[in-house]
Amino acid sequence: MAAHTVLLSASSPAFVFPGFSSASPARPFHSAIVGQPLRPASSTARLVATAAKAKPLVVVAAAKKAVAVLKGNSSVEGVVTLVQEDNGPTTVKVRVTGLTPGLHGFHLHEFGDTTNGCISTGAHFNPKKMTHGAPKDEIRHAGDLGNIVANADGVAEATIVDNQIPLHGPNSVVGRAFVVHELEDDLGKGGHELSLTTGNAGGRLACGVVGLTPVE
Ligand SMILES: [Cu+2]
Ligand SMILES: [Zn+2]
Repeated sequence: MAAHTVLLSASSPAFVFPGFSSASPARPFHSAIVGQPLRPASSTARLVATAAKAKPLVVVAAAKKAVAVLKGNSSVEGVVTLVQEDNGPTTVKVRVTGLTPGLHGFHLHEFGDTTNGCISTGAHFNPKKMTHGAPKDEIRHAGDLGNIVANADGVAEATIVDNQIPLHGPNSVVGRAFVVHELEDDLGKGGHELSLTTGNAGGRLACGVVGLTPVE
C-alpha cells in the first residue's frame, strides 16, 4: 500500500513541486534538476554580498567586558569585573579587601562621577523608577545587587549574575559606578525610613567607575 502511494505522487505533476522539499523523498531528482541549473550566477553573488554585509552586526552584539576599580577614603579597596555575552545576563566578579567582617551593601549607582568622592555617584541606578529591593525581587532598583560578605580577614569575594545591568543598550551601566557600603543592605525590608531608597546601608566606603576593557 505504501509503495503504491509513493509511485502515484511521483508521477503526478501536482505533487512533484510542492513535494520536493519534504513530502516525496522517493523522487527528489525530478525537481532538483529543473530548478537549480537555471539560477543565474548573479543571484549567487548577491547572496554572498548580503551575507558579508550582515556579519558586522553579529560582531557588535558579541561579548563585552568592563572593570571598576574601587577606592575610597579608607583602606577599603577592590576590583569588579563584568562580562556580558550578547544580550544575556551580566556576570560580575567582585573582590573587596579591608572590610569589617560581615555583610556590606553592594550597588551600582547612577553616575560615574567621583568629583566629590563616592557621594557624587548619586543614588542607586534606577531606570525603571522602582523602590529599593533585593536582587531577586521584581520591584528593585536595577543597581540593587544585595550584599557582599567579608570574611574574618576583611575580604569579600562574590560572583553575581544579573539581568538588569547590561554593558550595552539604553540601560548600559558603562560609565556608572559600583559602591560598597559600611553596613548591611536590609534589601528594603528593614522598616527604616531609608529601607526603600538605600536599604539603610550606611556610608560609602569605596567606589569605582565602570569602564570597558578589551575582549580577548
Ligand atoms: Cu549603594
Ligand atoms: Zn537600591
